[in-house]
Amino acid sequence: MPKTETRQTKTDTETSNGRASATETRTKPEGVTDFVEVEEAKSEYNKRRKSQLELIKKTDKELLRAMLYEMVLGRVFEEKSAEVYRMGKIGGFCHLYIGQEAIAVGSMLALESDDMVITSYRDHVQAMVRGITPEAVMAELYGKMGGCVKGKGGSMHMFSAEKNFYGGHGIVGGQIGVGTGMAYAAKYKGSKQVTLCYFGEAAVNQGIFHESLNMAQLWKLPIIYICENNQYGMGTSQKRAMSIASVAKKGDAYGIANEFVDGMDVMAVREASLRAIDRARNESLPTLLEIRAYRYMGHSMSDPGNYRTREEIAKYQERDPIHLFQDSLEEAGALNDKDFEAIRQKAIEAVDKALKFAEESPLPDESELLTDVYA
Ligand SMILES: Cc1ncc(C[n+]2csc(CCOP(=O)(O)OP(=O)(O)O)c2C)c(N)n1
Ligand SMILES: [Mg+2]
Repeated sequence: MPKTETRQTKTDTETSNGRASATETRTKPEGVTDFVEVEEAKSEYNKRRKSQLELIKKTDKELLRAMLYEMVLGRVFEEKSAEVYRMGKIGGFCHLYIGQEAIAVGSMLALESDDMVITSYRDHVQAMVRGITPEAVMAELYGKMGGCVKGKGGSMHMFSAEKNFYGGHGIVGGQIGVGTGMAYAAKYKGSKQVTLCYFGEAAVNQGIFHESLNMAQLWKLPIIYICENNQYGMGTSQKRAMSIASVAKKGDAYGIANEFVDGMDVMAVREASLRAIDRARNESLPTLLEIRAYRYMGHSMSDPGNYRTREEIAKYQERDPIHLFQDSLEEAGALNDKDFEAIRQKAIEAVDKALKFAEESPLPDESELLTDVYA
C-alpha cells in the first residue's frame, strides 16, 4: 500500500480546488502520487533531448507550427469552456483535457484523413484536432443547433462521420469494443484505414479492454489502443485501483506490441504513434500505447478535487506539454517568440469566434426532438 503521511497545516490551507480545510491536521490521502515519478520523467527527457532537437530540425516547420497551434487552441478553448460553464452557459457534464493536449496532437496529426478515431467523453480537444471546427464544438457544448450533432450530444458526444470521428462515449471502456469493431470492418473491407481508440487508465480494469485486445491480436486488426493515463479515474488514483502499474505491459498478455510514452512530450507521442500507425497500416497489427500525462483539472467541472494536493498538481505542471514543446522549438531554432505570440493570438481569436457562434446559434427546434434518434 502507498505510504500515508500526516502533516501540519494551517486552518486556512486550501485543497486543490480552493476550498478551505476545516481541520488543523490534514491526512494525505492514500495513493497520492509520489513526486519521484516527475523527477524520473525529467531525467529521461533530458537524456533524449539532444536527439529530440535533431528530430525537430528535420521536421517540416508548418507541421511543427500546426502541432503547437492545436495544443494552444485546445488549452485556450478548455479554459474558456470552464469559464462559461461556471457562468451557467453550459449544462450537464463537462470533462476538460487541460494537461493532455500532447496526446491528441502527437497521435492524430500523424494520421491520414480517412483513418478513424473513437474516444471517451473527454473529447472536445480531440474533436478539434480531428478537424471539427471550434464553432461546432462550442455550440455543441451549449446544446445549440450549430453544434456538430445539432446540440443533442453535448460535451460527451462530439461526433462527425465526415471527419471519421466516431464519438465521444460516456460508458467507460465502451468505445474499446466499438473501436475494435471499426478496425475489424476496415480489415474486412480492405480499406487500409487505421483506427485510433482512446480511453483512460481506469477503463483498463474492465473486461472489454481484455476481450478486445485478445481479439485484435488474434485477428490481426489495424488498431492502435491509446491509453491516456492521466493517473486518476474520477477521484481514485491509479495506484489505488491497479495491481500492476504498467498499462503497456498488459499488452504482453495478448502478444500485442506495446510502448510506454511520455505524454508531456508531443514529439515522443508523434514518434510512437508513427511506429504504431506503420504497424497497423502495413502489417495489419494492433499496438497498445500507454501515454502518461496528468489531469490538471478535476475529473469534471463538478469535482471538488479534495483527494489530491495543490503541490502534486503544481509538480506535474512543471512539465507542461506546451511549455516543453515551445522550449524545444526555440532551442532548435524552429520558431521564435514572435511566432509563439502569433499562434497564441490566433487561438484566442478562434475561441472568441467559436463563443460568439455558440451564443448566437439557435436552440434546436421542437421538430428535432425525434430526428436522428434511434433508441
Ligand atoms: C461502465 C461505467 N462505469 C462507471 C462510470 C462512471 N465513470 C465515469 S468516468 C469514470 C472514471 C474513468 O477514468 P479514466 O478511464 O481514467 O478516464 P479519465 O476520466 O481519467 O479520462 C467513471 C468511473 C461510467 N461512466 N461507466
Ligand atoms: Mg484517468
